[in-house]
Formats: sequence, C-alpha cells, structure tokens
Amino acid sequence: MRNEILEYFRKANGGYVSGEQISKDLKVSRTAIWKHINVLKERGYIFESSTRKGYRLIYAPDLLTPLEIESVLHTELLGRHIEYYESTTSTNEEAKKIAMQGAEEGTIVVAEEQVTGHGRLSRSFYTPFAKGIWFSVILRPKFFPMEASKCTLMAAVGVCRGIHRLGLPAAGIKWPNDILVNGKKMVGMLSEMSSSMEKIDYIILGIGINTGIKENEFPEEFRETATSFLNEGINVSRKNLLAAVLAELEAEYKLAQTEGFERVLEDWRKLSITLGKEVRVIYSNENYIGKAVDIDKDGCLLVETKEGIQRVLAGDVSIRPVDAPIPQR
Ligand code: BT5
Repeated sequence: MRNEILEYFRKANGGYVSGEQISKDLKVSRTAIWKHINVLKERGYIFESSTRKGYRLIYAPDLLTPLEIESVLHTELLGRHIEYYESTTSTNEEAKKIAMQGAEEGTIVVAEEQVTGHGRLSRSFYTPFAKGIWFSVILRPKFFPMEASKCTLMAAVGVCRGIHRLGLPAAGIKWPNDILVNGKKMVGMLSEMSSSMEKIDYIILGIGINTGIKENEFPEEFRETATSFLNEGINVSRKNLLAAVLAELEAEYKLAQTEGFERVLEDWRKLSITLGKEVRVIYSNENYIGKAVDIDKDGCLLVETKEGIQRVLAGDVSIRPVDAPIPQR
C-alpha cells in the first residue's frame, strides 16, 4: 500500500497530491492514508501538507523501493520484476518461495532489513535497516547443474565490478565469493539451487553489501573483519549501487550463456585477491597451508602444498590468511 501511495507522489513530481483522491482510488479511509504517510515520515520521507491542496513530497530517502530502483535501472533482464520488503526473514527464503511458484528469471527480492539473514552453514548475516543492500536474484539458466557453482563466481565478478564503478577500485574477491576492501569483508554471498539431475530449475544468488554500517555498529564478533562503503569514506547511493551491480551481473551472465564460463573465470582471476597468496584451508578434519595458485575450469581453487596441488571445492571450506587465528570448532 505504501508503495502505491508513493507512486502518486512520484508521478506528481514535486506537486501536490490530494489525500482524498488517493483514498478514493485505493479504496481506503483518509485516516489510513494519513497513517501511511506518517510511517513514511518515520522512514525519512519529508512531506509538506496544505489543508486545501493535500501533500507534497519534498524529499525521498535512499530506499530501495521498486520505484526508486526502476528510476535508475538499465538492465534488460535482472531486476525487471522486483519484490520489495521493508522487513523480511531472508530474501533468499522469499526468493525460493516465489521461484517454486514460477517467478520469472531475473526477478529480484529486495529488503531494507532481514530478521534472519543467513550465510553458509546457517551462519547468521547482519543486515540492519537501510544500511546495506540485501537482495536475491532468481536465475533459470540452461546450464547443466554441475556448472551451477560457477554462477557464484560469476556473481562475485558482477558485484565486484559494480562496487568499482561506485568508487571503490580496491575491492577484490576472496575465493570463492566474499568481497573484501582493504582486507575486510564488505560483501557476502549465498547461492542456492534447485535442480534435477539434468536440469536446473532455479538458482538463487543471495547478496549482501554493506553500505551505511558504521564500524562500531557491527556486532563485536566480526567488527575487526567487516567494513562498509561508509567505513571506506563513501556515502554511496544504494539504488545506484544496486543498478550498477545488476548491470555488471547481467553482462557476465550473458557472457556465460553465449560463450561459456571461460571468460567469466578469466574475469574472476583478474579481480581475485586470493591467488598468489599463502592460505590456510580448513574443512572437516583437514587443516593445511599452501599457496593459492589458480582456479581450474570448474572454479575449484588450486592450492600448492608440499604434497602437490590440492583441489579445493567451494562449500564448507574456509580459506584464511596463514597468520589468521584458527577458529575453534
Ligand atoms: C556469507 O556467509 O557471507 C553469505 C551472506 C549472504 C547474505 C545475503 S543477504 C541477502 C540474502 N539473504 C540471506 O539470508 N542471505 C543472503 P558466510 O561466508 O557463511 O559468512 C558469514 C560470516 O560473515 C558470519 O559468521 C560473520 O562472521 C560474518 N558477517 C556476518 N554479517 C556480516 C556483515 N554484514 N558484513 C561482514 N561480515 C559479516
């Protein structure tokens, strides 16, 4: 309902909109409209009101409503359908629900805040109101299911390039798909898939980009290791950032579909901050140090150790700098 109300103000382009007209069109009471406008004010919108003329929108905050996103979006596929929530459990969960009901490829689910945003292995992901871009993209690629893990690398390339465009050329990809700026995590991604043996039904690319979180607002457990645009000195426009990320992601996706993943992997290598570094690989009972030398055609990380080259699959593997503390399990 609030989106529909906002649409009136957008169309009026700074002019007055009569509350009575909105209430007639939307078939709700004027009190209900007034309450919605009050909530919008709490969310940072500024209105001027006149008893005779109605309301005039003077300032719209940087929210990710479909109208705000559409006003800056230049993609053909990604984001052409938008599901928007002020608050939800997790955009990945919402995306899965609508993907199962047949949502079109390219649909995105965006939330200002997630109550139970999550990462891999059910770890939680911190997603406070309007201080990041928390969204999920639904893809229905024609690739074989075994290719799906490379979509995660593709997403990392798109997001990293989008971040570069908005003024942070120092952003780089830590294998497989975290994005770090000056050694600290700014983006986390969680890909999920539903498929049969031979066909992908859908892939959900869940992406969380920190924009306006101040250093002291991050939970203590990862305050030292996380960052945001604001922390890096940039007051970024969230809708412009989302539009740039979707444009870059769409370009990589087209490339993957027309030419296969080779070029995407090449792009990933260029943006990687893992390759060439000493890393510690941790999974189940294994824990070893080696040098990350490359990724192979399947997107697996190749780590050179005394015993030879180890091929590391994404999943429940943790890659850290050798001097980082070893997590207790
Ligand atoms: C990830 O997991 O980094 C994937 C995060 C995906 C989040 C998006 S938001 C939209 C969509 N909806 C969802 O519910 N999820 C996706 P992982 O690699 O497991 O890292 C999780 C770890 O990152 C946590 O255990 C913390 O240490 C750290 N962390 C949590 N929140 C963070 C944040 N906002 N910024 C940086 N680090 C964070």
